[in-house]
Amino acid sequence: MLSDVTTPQDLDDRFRETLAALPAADGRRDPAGPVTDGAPLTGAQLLSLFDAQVTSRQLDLAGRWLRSFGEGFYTIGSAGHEGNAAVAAALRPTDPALLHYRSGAFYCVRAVQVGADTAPGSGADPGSTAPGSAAAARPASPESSEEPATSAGPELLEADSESAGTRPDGAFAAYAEAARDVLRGMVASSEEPIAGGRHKVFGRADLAIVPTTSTIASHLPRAVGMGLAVERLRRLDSSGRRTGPGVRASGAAHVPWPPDAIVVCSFGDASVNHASATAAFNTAGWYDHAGLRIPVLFVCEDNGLGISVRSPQGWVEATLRSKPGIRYFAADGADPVQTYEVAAEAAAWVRRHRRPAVLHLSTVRLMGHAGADAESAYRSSGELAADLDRDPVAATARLLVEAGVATGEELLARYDETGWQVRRLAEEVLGEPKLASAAEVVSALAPRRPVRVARTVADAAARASGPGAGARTDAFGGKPPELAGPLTLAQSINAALADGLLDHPQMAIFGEDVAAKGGVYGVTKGLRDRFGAARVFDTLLDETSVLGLGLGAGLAGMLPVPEIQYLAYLHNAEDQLRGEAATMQFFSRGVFRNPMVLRVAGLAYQEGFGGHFHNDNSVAVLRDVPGLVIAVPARPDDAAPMLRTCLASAAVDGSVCVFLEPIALYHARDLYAEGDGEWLAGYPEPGAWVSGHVPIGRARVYRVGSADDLTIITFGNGVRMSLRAAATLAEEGVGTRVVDLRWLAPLPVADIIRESSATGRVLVVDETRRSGGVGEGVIAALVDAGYVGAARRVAGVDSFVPLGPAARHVLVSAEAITDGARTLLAR
Ligand SMILES: Cc1ncc(C[n+]2csc(CCOP(=O)(O)OP(=O)(O)O)c2C)c(N)n1
Repeated sequence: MLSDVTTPQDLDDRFRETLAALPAADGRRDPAGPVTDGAPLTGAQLLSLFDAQVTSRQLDLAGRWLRSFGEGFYTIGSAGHEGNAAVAAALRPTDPALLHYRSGAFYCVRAVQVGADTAPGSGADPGSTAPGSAAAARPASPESSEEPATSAGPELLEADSESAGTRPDGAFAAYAEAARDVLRGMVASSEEPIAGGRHKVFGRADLAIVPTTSTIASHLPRAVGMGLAVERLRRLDSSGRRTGPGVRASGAAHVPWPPDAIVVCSFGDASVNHASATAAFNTAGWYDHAGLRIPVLFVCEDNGLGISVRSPQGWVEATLRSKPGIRYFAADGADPVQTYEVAAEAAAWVRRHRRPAVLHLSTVRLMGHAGADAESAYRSSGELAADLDRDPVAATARLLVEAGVATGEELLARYDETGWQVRRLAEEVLGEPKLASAAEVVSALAPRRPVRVARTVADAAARASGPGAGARTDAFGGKPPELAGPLTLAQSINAALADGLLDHPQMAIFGEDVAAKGGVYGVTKGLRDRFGAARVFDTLLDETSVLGLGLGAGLAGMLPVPEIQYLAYLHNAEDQLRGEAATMQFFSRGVFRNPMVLRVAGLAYQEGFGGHFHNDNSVAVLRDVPGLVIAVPARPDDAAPMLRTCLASAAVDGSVCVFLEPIALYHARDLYAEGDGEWLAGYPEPGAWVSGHVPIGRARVYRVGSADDLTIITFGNGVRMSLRAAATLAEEGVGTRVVDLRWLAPLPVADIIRESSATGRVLVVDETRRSGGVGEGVIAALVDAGYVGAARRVAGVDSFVPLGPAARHVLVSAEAITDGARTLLAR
């Protein structure tokens, strides 16, 4: 009997009681006909949805069972949310989906849709549709014609009407594969199909289900980005080439989804309040307002609670209804027919108009938030009982029985058979291997194939100097950058970006002010005019969304190069980089990737334009993101090859690269004295790109004087200051080698050790903060390698950077470097 916590036992008992008590219908209805008069689902289709719901329910019960003896590691379930089965049925299995952790029944339906489509003789080829197959059950797409959206039937495996009671074992067979996937996730089996035991997620490439993280709402900005990318890639011409100005006529991006796909993402009601969700709604609405198309269906599965916190009555509807540019649909998740009908209408609307909509699905939450949740602390037993009365699986059963498609007894037999089969599968997957070593765990994290990256750069060089030479010269207005004389860092990056756009047809540059203005420092100047607004475009002012667009575009096969205007403003959006971008290959064994080269203007020393926010010198939060590449080009002659490497690595290995550009060096021209032009450099012609290739994780060494007395290890602005300090020291007879790390992740450890050992005296010059700064990593690398010489650090003060000349009190200076070197040499 129900107490004040809904246990698996309560749920199971109540379900049995409900089904046993259902009065038999007057007669049996033909399962091939509408389940109720005028319903868009047949009895057989609803029966199949019931099977999906029951499979999902039994998986939840199995999750608790596995946990009870320590073999299961995940108990957040979908119980009460099984109405989402009807949402899946209303979509196409090729519509990319990012699912809420309670969308288990959705997952089951999709697995069966795809399984049916790909099974031999199933009619996967629309021209050879087999009778009785899922494809045969599928009516003409409502979106491809002007017929009413709701006339569609679901793309479902129809349950065999004969099997309603007589062959309950057949009911589960179609869902077994989906159940095995989910169970493997629960027991952290390394054979789980997407994350391989790294997390319990819903995801599978062949189901177009992209895994999401446990960070609520963080997948929504990506969904919007995917919507934008789907629309952009639709503009590919019939031969697979993207149309538009500045586009090379070959090598189009791989497009993983059909051109008329829509993106679906589901999430909970408490999640609508999250900054990531509001960013995504706003961005979808903003683009819609601006006339751009974002075909995304947001699905809010509203159970009224976020763990223990109630969504205020009416709030979710009020907030979802009021999102500008997003059309609102609502359905009762306990009514599968209505849910299907409304979801089909919403999906058809999004597909036809290529505009965003939200489906507000009311649900209940059964068995608490997760296994360990004692609901009695915050919910009354009356409330819990009311939720049980709205059990969606029982509701579907009631409909089936009332319609005369099955009896309660028959449905209970299906439920029990599914339960047995799920337990059997659970026992099977228990014995599967787990991830067995650190190497195995990280194998999917961030593949690096430096030889292939180098070859990609070489290929680009060959194209730029061979068949692409004419187009390249044209793109540079008749004067390629190698003929433009010495360039600044900013000019060099600009030229390398243009070369990137020429060589990677799927590359797009976007961010705040990058297009019309050409960037606040002119780094992207002229690129939109040369390559068109489809490839170089301004975004709205929201860093979370800038990154979300990159995440979606990368997943869709593009090569996104987003820009964050200032490092300080990356920090309010960095979960999109840390939690989303960097984890995608890890949680999908590399099946999904979001290649990206994120340009960030940052670091300090901007004379005359001050304050912390334009001089932020904190990169600690990036340095510990596993697999992330962090490049800091100090000199113009490094910037171009490093950018080429990042683009190639993103294209080849799906790398997520942060290209951190020192603002204060953008327009620097001189090194030692005004007018010496020593900080300028010529742009190498394509023929020199191979010899000048800079691999990830290789430093650059400048030898000053004998270079035998001291090693300075530095990066960014520190390179320029250290070279000046080294010149001063050289006058005193001290020979220095200045090591420019160039890559903050992965650190060039081999170069650090070799160059440090050569002198036995290391001065680490770190313009980031003393605590958590890059210098800590360098010193730790030396310690780990057994370096036994002397070492010292000059680093930024643990402070925010103040306005005006006061900044000098907290930043590293050439004088401080010289002093630090002298102290070290005096030891
Ligand atoms: C950004 C973030 N903050 C906190 C959490 C911890 N957390 C996990 S689920 C959850 C509640 C989510 O509620 P809702 O969105 O309504 O989904 P439901 O679980 O009710 O389906 C919270 C706070 C999280 N996962 N992510």
